[in-house]
Amino acid sequence: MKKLTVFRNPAEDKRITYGINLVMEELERQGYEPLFLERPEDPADYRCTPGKKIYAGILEEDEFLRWAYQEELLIFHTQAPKGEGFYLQTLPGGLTVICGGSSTGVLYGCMELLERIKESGELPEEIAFGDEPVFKLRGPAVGLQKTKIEPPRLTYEYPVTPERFPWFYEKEQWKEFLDMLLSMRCNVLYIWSGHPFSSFVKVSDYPEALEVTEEEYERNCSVFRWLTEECDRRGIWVVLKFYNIHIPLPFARAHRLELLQSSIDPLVADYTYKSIVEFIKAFPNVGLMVCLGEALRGDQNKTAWFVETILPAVKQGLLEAGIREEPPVILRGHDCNPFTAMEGAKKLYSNLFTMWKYNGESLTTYYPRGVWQERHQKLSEIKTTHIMNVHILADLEPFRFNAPLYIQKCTQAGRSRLGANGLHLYPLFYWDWPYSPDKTSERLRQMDRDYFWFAAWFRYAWNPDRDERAEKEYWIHCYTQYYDISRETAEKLFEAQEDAAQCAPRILGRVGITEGNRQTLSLGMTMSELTNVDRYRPNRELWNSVARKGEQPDDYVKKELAGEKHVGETPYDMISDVRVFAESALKKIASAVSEVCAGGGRRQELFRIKTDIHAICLMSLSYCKKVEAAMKILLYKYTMDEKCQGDFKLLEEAAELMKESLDYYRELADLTQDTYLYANSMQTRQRKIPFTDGDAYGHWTQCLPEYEKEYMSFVRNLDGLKNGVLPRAESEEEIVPLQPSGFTLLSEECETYKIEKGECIFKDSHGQIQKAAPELSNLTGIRMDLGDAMNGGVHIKIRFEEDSYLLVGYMQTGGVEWLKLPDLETNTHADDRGGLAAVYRNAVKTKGCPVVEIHAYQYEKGEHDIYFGNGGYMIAGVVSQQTVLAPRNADLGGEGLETLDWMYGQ
Ligand code: GTR
Repeated sequence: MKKLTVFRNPAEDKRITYGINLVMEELERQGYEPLFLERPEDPADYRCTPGKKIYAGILEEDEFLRWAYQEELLIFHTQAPKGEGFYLQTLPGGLTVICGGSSTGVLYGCMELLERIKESGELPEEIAFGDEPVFKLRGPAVGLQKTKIEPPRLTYEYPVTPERFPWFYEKEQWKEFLDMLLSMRCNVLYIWSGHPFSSFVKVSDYPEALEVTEEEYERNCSVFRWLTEECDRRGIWVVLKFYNIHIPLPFARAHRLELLQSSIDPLVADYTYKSIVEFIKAFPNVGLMVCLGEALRGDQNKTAWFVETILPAVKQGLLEAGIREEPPVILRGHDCNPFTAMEGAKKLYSNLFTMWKYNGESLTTYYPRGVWQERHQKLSEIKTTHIMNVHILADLEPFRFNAPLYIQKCTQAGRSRLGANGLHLYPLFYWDWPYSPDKTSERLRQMDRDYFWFAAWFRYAWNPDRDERAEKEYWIHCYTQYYDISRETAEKLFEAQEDAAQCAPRILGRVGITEGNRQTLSLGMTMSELTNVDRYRPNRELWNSVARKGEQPDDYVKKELAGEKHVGETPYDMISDVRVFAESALKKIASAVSEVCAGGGRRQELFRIKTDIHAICLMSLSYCKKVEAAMKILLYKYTMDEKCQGDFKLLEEAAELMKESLDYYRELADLTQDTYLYANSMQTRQRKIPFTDGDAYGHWTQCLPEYEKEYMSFVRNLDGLKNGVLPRAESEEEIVPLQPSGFTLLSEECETYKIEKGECIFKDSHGQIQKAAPELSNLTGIRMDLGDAMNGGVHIKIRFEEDSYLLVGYMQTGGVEWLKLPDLETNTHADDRGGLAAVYRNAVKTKGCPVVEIHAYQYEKGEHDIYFGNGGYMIAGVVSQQTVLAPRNADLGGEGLETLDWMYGQ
């Protein structure tokens, strides 16, 4: 046994104690016999204790360290440690000093020393090393959220109870996770909830708001308090995230309010204010993170909510608790105007942070650019800490993503191109925390399965500027240790995973509809989504801000036909690159795994990595063939005549390619049947691409029959087309007008009118109807002043006589004067009442306004106060929810058979 002395730090700081204890445990594991001793009264006497010694403290506060510094025994060859920085040094006389800029700095110094002891098996003879983090905030998000919705509650609404979230109460698991985070030097843990207050605080004026039982409430508070303390001793700050404005179900019922509040109701404001006051009093060290949208509409409302309700409540809470120091408040840029909100907030509050999504809700590139880059830069210019949010990984799920060098570049881009100095990281399978989606006899935990996902992000958040070659060696070394494999095997494993990582981001960036979790990339895409992209409301920022500069298939073919030069990555470039990466990844992983004899524990994981890479390869090859087919179809589409007749050879070749793509997909479905429970972690109707409904279409085996049908329809319709057969266009006479349902309009500023030629869709005489789809001809519409609609929006108070559809018309164009159809990229509630997909496209033609498309929203019988936000729109009538609405393109905008969607059976 090697003897060693640890001088106790008299300050008894919990972080220092935690760090020193970890070092002691490691020393014991390595055969030392460490002994605690009081620090000698005269600092110079430290030498009198024989053998090796350790001492840890905060530079600015510690007497002993100050003495050593003045004596020039403690000398920094780098910067003196500040904040979370630390310096390790061996002083003459065998004393190793761990010197931190703060208690967290000391803790990180301990972690550094611990790693070195682990690596070499002993306390270093001589050490002189200083380090500090580059990113100020580094930590993961964990969701108090679930994969499915629990009606009547809406998205994000899950009271915190042991049945829903057993893991929240499992202390041992938390400790394991927190220790992992500490080893990765994380200093923040974000906990996401839609509306946490009704599970964690009681508001005396609103006892009806509590959503959990008294016992559950007590238990929640005690676990949460325990968690914040455990975090604190590890230097981790807890931040609670909430959306606005959600209210608890019992409160909504008691006050006859809607669960989602789209504008500010004084009662709701009072309730929220008081909840936050109570929360701050109960948990003063917990930070808050706010998302001012998605339910609340209108930017001016969102800013007002932040500066008039949320921040004053935080301040009041502090006042009542007698706390001077303002806890941090993070404003997410999501679905609000963060600039006006921050402008107002800065006048009130000093400790503000901002956050914005890195690549949206996918990981697509380390070359972020465009308007999203500008937004980041502008937020970072505010000079509060700006956090890059690596949000839902909709294009990577459900597979592993162990690609440290890819991740390193993202952190570099985050800092250099976006101005970020904080990292907020989602787990790879967010909605199902703590489990991974692998189909195993016992569910795997994400913290184990995705260990390297977390490790890589946080390593580079600490310091993105590490030499790439040395990093490769570092990770190879980690793999040899972690999986107990040879260096040669580890190198192949490393390269295979880096190659595989290139596939999904490139595919999505070139041909995807959206980076949002509306699309699950790994499930494939339909031919209509590839060749008639406008129909799916593509999120163009995917292509313009977070993909390599290049051309989407539609652009490419149009340019080709116009004889224009191609710029950037073409779909064909993507196809050939992805194919190379996918095949190389598969080859390398197969070779790596063949060198490993079967074994238990982590070795098993290598086989699962191989399955993942195999699946990524099949998915990629299936995409490559399908995109090639799509390119041929597009070429046909843009060269055919008005009877859809053209060069059939193109379609024949496309059919052949579709078949090959389908063959790969079949293999993929086969492979994943036994290895994955589902592809997507959010299994709700929010999922739209490739097919609506993430539950019904959450696995490749569920999508396969649709792709089979698509292929067969194409072949059948191609045959017909060659014989000049086109689908029969519905003649207008055959269309039966919809039956109106009764309602009473209660808003005085609006009026009703008959939908017919000559009427105006706005009260102030804008938009005279020239033609409307015959379905609408019996209906009574509601009109408002266009000016009011543009200037703050209009509340429509209405009473429905039965459960109804409200038919709302959106202008089929951009422009700030028109109400924007909410999109699922920024508003998860966009489809809560149905209505996201148009029922009648090109349905009303008016003078002076763009052509209108009709969406049908479900409302229950009774009174409603409907507020959609800023911008003009049309209400075309009310029909019963019993009505079967047959979606169609009414063709008043000049769209028709030429989309070729009918060929795929769409
Ligand atoms: C939405 C997305 C949600 C959630 C949200 C957010 O658009 O659909 O799942 O991630 O963004 O950013 O909070």
